[in-house]
Amino acid sequence: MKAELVYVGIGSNIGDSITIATDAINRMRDIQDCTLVQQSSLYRSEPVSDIPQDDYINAVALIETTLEPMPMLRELQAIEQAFNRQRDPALHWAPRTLDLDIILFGQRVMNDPYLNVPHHEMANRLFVLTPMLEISGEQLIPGLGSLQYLINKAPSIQLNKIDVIPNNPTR
Ligand code: A4P
Ligand code: MG
Repeated sequence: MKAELVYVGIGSNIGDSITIATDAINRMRDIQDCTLVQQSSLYRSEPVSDIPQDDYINAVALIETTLEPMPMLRELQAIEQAFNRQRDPALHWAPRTLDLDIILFGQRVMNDPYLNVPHHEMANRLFVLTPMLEISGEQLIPGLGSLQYLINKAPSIQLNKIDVIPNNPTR
């Protein structure tokens, strides 16, 4: 299979979220058949949810992989589990130690409930769109339009790039 570029959204708002997000990105380097190409800055964002909760730390990573989408999703879910991610199906957009969402998988459009790409909420989320623009620059999102167009029309939220020295060992 040819290599494809995958954008992964990272979110955390339980625990030491800066460390969790940084460690999660480093674990992505170790997924079989994956290369971490780019990682955005970390951003602090106000929660988008009806459930009151703490601010999130968000980021986006760009990975090149020869994995198919479902094996890639399973690898990301294994990283979520390593950070003790809890799920309560009764709660929508509840706080979490770590959430890893596939935002784009190459140019694919998939509407499977287990994996839909482009991610169904990406157009509404500046905490995804802004870090993507930081690492990729302007690009066309399959079926949705240009990244800058999406940013211009997304609901505004509090979103601030945070200054941390990333724990980013070169290997
Ligand atoms: N699934 C389908 N498509 C995908 C995809 N593209 N990537 C399925 C990852 N998973 C995908 O996910 C539920 C199911 O979605 C999985 O079984 C998978 O097969 P989940 O991680 O168990 O639950 P979730 O993350 O709570 O669900 P949901 O509705 O996808 O939530 P989101 O969209 O992840 O939103 N506010 C701020 N500021 N920052 C945030 O990061 N995150 C959320 C969660 C809400 N508000 C936020 C943030
Ligand atoms: Mg998720």
